[in-house]
Amino acid sequence: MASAAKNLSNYDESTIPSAKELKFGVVVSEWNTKITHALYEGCFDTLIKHGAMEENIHTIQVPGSFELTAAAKMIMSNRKVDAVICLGCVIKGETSHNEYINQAVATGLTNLGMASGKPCIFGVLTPDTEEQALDRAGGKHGNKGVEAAVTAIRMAALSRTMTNQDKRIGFKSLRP
Ligand code: DLZ
Repeated sequence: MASAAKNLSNYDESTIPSAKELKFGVVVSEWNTKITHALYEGCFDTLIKHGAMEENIHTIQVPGSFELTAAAKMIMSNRKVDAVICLGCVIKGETSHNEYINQAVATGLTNLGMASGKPCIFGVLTPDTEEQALDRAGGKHGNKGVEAAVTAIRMAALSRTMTNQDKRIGFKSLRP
């Protein structure tokens, strides 16, 4: 398994576009707050590290992960954001509730992204145990909030670049 041996949040900071001009919505689920707030810290710090202005990060909290999609749509409708990042943690229980929530959020955010043309980032942990979640919320496998923020910056910058006439977008030069 890919996550068995490495910190998945390692990335080359020099390849990330500046977030200085970008605006973000961040939606955070209250279920499993210990985890989701750690995801949020990683996400927020990463946006700031790459130049985002604090006043351009609009954060809202929702009761559970199932509510992430609706809140993401609310932010898009009411704030001029370049991307929305949704953070949650759905831990597998005795029943299959987790599958319904995860599927609904994944599909909801995909559809919202398609309909709005704005990146909607899926920062929802789907672990079997709390330990697996902690490992991915600042533990040995990194912090998915960091990864969500990096993805949002890259996708938001890509979206803005689309308005230009660049012929190659997102590629590193293959020439020395
Ligand atoms: C109901 C529920 C359950 C059992 N587990 C979680 C969870 O592990 N993580 C999470 O984010 N939310 C959970 N929820 C709440 C639902 O996401 C949702 O808030 C309620 O079903 C109300 O729509």
